[in-house]
Amino acid sequence: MTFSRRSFLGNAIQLAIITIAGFGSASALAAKPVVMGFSQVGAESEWRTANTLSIKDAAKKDGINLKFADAQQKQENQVKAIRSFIAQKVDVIAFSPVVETGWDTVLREAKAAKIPVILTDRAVNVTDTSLYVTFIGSDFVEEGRRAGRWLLERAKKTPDRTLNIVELQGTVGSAPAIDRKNGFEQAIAGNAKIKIIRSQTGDFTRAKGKEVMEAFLKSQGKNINVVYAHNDDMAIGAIQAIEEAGMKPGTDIIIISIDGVKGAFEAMIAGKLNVTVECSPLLGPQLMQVARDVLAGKPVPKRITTEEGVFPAEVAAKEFPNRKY
Ligand code: GZL
Repeated sequence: MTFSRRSFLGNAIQLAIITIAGFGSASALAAKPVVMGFSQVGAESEWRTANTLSIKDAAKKDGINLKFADAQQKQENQVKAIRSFIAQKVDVIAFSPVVETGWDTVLREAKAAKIPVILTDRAVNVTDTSLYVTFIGSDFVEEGRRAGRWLLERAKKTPDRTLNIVELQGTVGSAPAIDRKNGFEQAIAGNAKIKIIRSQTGDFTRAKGKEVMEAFLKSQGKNINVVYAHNDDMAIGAIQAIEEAGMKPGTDIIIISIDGVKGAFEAMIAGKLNVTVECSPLLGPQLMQVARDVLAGKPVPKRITTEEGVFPAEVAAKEFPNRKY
């Protein structure tokens, strides 16, 4: 083989190697894992624990590199986490906003950095809705209506009885607390015999729910006929307070709650809780799929609502084995 042919062949092989290597790095770039920054509210309830698990499991299964930050229910920690994700140049930011307001500035910073933002679980109240791509979560107003409608049906058994309700609200300023209150009040509106006599936040936790229920019992005692709790954890705290006051939760006082966590099913099976309205925390798989669609430039709806049901105590034992959270 003459020198010229050998050098041509050598060059051709060299070019091929560079091309493959180049192509290889190109395909490696294309396969670079998506990096998602996720700011979680905290770990305040059984629902939140299940939500975190769903997100972490889904990211792992989907091969998404998840940077997860727990805000311990403080907005300032979420803002810090989002700024950190921007500084790290993540591909996408997702978060469950602890409260509805106060997000415009940091979301404008994410938009300026050209990082798409996905809301999960809770909504934000911003002037410019282009600051987030979509909101994946439940219809909390409908959850409140479902709780109210269940009570109206239950009240038909004792049409002449006045039902005094004490309400354990979720975190002040949070979308679920605002909307669940509104939805419940919409459902019971106009019924003179069914009214809320006390309402206070229990911040979605068992401990605070018990503490507030103790105060309600001290001031209202036997005057309380119903507890409407914005989540199961506060309902379970209220159940403990009612039992310590020598009364029977679920019998002496009707207990209505929202989330549908395992603890609620156990309380219903024990006859201490009357109904739980489902609010699914299993948003992880949907979030990862939507993140990929957003990054692929596919159109996604501005609002993605999770489908949910209502579980009265009568079905609790049958349903319990099917529960995933
Ligand atoms: C609802 C979620 C609420 C749950 C609570 O989607 O934001 O926060 O109802 C949780 O249990 O703390």
